[in-house]
Amino acid sequence: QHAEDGGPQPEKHCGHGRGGMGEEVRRKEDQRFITGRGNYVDDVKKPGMLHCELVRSPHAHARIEEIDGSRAMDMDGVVAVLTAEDLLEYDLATMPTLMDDTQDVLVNDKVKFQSQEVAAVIAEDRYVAKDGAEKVDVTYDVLDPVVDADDALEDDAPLIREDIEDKEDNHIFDWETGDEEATAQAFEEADVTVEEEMFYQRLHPAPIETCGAVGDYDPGKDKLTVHMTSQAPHIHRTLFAQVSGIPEHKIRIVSPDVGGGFGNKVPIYPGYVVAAAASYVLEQPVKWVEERSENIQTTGFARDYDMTGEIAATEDGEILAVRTDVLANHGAYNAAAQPSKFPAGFFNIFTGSYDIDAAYASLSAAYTNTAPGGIAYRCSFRVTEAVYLIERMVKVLADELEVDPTEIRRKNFIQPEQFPYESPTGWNYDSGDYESALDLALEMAEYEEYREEQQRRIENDADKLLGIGISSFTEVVGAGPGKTCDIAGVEMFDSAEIRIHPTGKATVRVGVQTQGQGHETTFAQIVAEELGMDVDDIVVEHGDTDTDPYGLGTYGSRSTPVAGAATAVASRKVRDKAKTIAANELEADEGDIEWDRESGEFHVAGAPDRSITITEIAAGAYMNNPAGEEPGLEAVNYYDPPEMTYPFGSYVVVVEVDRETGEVEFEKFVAVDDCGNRINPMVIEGQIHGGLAQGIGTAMMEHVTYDDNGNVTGGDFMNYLLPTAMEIPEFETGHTVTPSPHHPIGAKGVGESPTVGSPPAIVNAVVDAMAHAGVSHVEMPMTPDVVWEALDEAGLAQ
Ligand code: MCN
Ligand code: CUN
Repeated sequence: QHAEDGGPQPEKHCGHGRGGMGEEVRRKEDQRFITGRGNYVDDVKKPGMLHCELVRSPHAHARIEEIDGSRAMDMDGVVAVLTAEDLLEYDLATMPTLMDDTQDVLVNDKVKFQSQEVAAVIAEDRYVAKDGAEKVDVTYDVLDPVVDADDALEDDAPLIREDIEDKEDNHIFDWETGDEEATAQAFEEADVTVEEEMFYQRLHPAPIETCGAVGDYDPGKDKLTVHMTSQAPHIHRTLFAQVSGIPEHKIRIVSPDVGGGFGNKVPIYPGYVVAAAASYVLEQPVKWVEERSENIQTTGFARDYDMTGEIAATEDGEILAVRTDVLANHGAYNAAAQPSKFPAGFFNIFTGSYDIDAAYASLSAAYTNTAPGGIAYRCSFRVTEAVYLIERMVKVLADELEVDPTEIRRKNFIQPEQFPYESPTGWNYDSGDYESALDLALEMAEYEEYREEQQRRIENDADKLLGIGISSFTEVVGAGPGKTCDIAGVEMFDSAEIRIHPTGKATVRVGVQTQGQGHETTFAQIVAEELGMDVDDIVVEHGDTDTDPYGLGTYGSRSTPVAGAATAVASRKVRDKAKTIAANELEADEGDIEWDRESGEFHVAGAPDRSITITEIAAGAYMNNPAGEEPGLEAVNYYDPPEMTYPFGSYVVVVEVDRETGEVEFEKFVAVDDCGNRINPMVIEGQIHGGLAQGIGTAMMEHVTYDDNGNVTGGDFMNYLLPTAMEIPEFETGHTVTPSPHHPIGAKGVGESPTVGSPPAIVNAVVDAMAHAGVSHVEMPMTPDVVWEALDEAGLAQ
């Protein structure tokens, strides 16, 4: 079923030993990372470099009456204090967000969330800058804030966005999808309906490296170079050019090594703009690197979706319709990082892995006095919320009907022969085999045995209850196609450029940007596979707009589906040219030249011993080029995917719930993933482990919280809990392989699957432990006190 060109079947091809598809090649980038030779933004040091520190508002909602920077300016080493007024001169006081809103770079009149950027102090030394920031005197007229989305939509709520003309309330947009009438009718006719309210709490991606930038304007070349923590350097350059008026070819964005992104480094932040603007004005390099609490309190958050889910079904568990109503908190600006035509991200696929006839979703979004964001943290644009909703609701339905949740899933799965499958909201799933993944996961988890054990514990009134949770999720990753997906108008294609040098070594440049996903290895593997090269003979470069082909960056697990496809197609273009050169070298007809995937060599049809390697061909291209042929051996491909890819998986989680303390222990954690053809199983395993850890953080610990005054009460690592090795169980991973039919190497993305798929499995498990006593839902994060409350209400607490 795999792609054009016969495509590789990795399970067969993982043996040719050159580091191609399916081989567990060790990550090339790790040599520098584990020997301390990584090069992150904060490692960038330039002669004469100044340091920038931002003055941030202690209030969530306040009018600025006066900013007095004189005490700071009097300090030794302070070079400048910048306010919105200074930026206004250069037309840089505001910047567009990725969702067409306008955000203050430095607050002009009114603060709209706590820790918003009010002024900047530029100094010769970072510590002086920090001290200087404390000496900037700002007079605030404090206003009433509103932090909850439902409060924000009340008639008497304080108006947050007075800067938007004619705006009279805090409402941002309404969105709907599906067929409301058909869905309502299915609900009327159904035997059974269930409903549950669930809140997907505000989370933060919290990468190890916070955000930062070094702006360096060179007046001699009239060129602005910005080293910055960017998951999408090219689109950031385009936006920088549009905002600043500096021509695009006079801007260079370099995203060096990035210490984790997880979506946090997709948006543009005021700090980037201030560092660049300050360097332009002062004609000296300026570095800005934020601290941890600044990162959590002000940069792009994730989720904050308040959802009501409903399912209509027949009494034997056939799902007839699903309906949901959502209230989204977008913070003070509509600044979600997602394709611009999708106000609710890809929430559209809330029917999940199930063949459901009718579906309807409605959503409202509100401004609040909290930091802007909404899309980040391994999410593929709101699929996380959609998957949580449907996978939780299937469990709610199973409990209502008192049947095993696996039975409901099997009964409603989209069947393998139904692909390509069009969902009731019009989305086209490429391929899937959901039942095989579930079967494998159940077998690995010893499902039946645990069910029996669970029953025994209930009968024996045991101190620790057992719960088994399942999630059979479908992801959607790999945006474009360009016609439907764009960032700020630029279509979401991606690119690869391959240059084979005279000695047969290759440099590959891609438009995506690794933040830890291992692209320097896996993209080299694609080329190794497609050209019969050794993976060690290929170097992959990215993250420099001066040298790399234009691409839309890494997020939404789009690198493999889009840039990976571009890399395969570019390799095949090189292969075609290589055939011409091979024919010349072997003195044969070009039409008779064949390429053998196994040996990686080109040979004359019917004469396998008349063969030639890509290294010999490279020499030919430069030293014995056929007459009339363009010299050299290179190719570029810009790939616009025909569709997205739909990875999937089945996770089974077994937990023990302590009736006395409410503590939850993981007894078993099985994750079966299907990302189509696999490039590097070891990298995939690493992605799954990391993503599951983040899923556990989501389900059990993480939450950005606010008090009524809009103070962030979960804004540092004392209060925003991340899982450590102590909280992470042993994971058992498995896989099935259902190639994407439209991807050149049959691969789908995988980076986000574990974080998307695991939270509902974990919540389902905790609910399952208490379901016999009537518990139908427990809100995340399921800290011991939350779980204990649920136990107590159900009469199970000890
Ligand atoms: N891969 C593979 N075979 C496949 C699919 C993927 O070998 N069939 C490999 C890829 O070649 C790549 C890695 O797995 O090296 C992830 O690929 P992909 O799913 O295409 O995702 P991206 O590379 O686009 O990464 C983005 C994704 C997202 S959106 C977030 S958020 C996230 C994640 O990756 N952020 C991460 N994983 C992360 N891992 C690290 N270490 N750091 C982050 O910031
Ligand atoms: Cu949504 S987090 Mo990832 O797409 O960079």
